[in-house]
Amino acid sequence: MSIPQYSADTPASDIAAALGEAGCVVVTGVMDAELRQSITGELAPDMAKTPIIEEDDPEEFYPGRTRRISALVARSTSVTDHLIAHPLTQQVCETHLLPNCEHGYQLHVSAALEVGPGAREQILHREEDPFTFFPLPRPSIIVASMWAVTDFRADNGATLVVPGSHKWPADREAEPGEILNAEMPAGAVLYWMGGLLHGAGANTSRDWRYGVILTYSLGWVRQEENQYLDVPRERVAELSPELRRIVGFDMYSALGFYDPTVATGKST
Ligand SMILES: O=C(O)CCC(=O)C(=O)O
Repeated sequence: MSIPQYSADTPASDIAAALGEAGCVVVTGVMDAELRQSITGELAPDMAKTPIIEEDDPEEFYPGRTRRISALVARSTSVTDHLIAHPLTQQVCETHLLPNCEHGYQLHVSAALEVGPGAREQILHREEDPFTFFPLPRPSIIVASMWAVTDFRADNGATLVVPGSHKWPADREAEPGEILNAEMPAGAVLYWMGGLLHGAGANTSRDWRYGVILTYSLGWVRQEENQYLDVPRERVAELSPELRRIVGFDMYSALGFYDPTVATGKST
């Protein structure tokens, strides 16, 4: 099975259908150079302060020679305003998550990831691995996206994916020939289902690979990234109602109720 690839003008319903079938899909031409530059510019001061993992421990989830920062709602208005609620992402989430969460889906993780020369392959995993309550193959809980800020090539650590593995039972392991690099030019996005085996590829080149990962989950599960601690209240107040809902600052039916007089500091 291969990785389906489409251009940005393809109907979103075709892209979502291909994602459901293969478990992953690349869409090219969704982020222009100006937006990519704004993202790296806004994140540069925090990225520069973040140490690169120098020592590689093969047992560790995060390989050496990589670095990452999360809390992108707090750190990048470009990511927040242009990527988090991107219309294509919304269509994909509506197709694959909304049937399992009638009151809406939410941002699960936001992070910028750099894979440097010499980084090894990351251990293959599924975004839905924390939800051990459900046996494999699980119902759809998560949809993930990786936005290519630089080119993603096989030699610079393009994400490894195992097409079709979102439908596998627990005892099915990936054969080497089934593990593919999701190569894509800068400005493209890779979507994958939360049940898909994937991980960062090894970087044997001299370049750093830079991507923004945004994942989404059913509104009734715990978010992997704690947005209540990662996004300051003043920043929450700046978000549109739509973004506030997606980032998780809204109720899901009765879940997550709060007292607005405390949250806003205004008395009734
Ligand atoms: O960097 C990548 O390509 C994938 C990253 C990933 O899967 C993770 O950090 O969980």
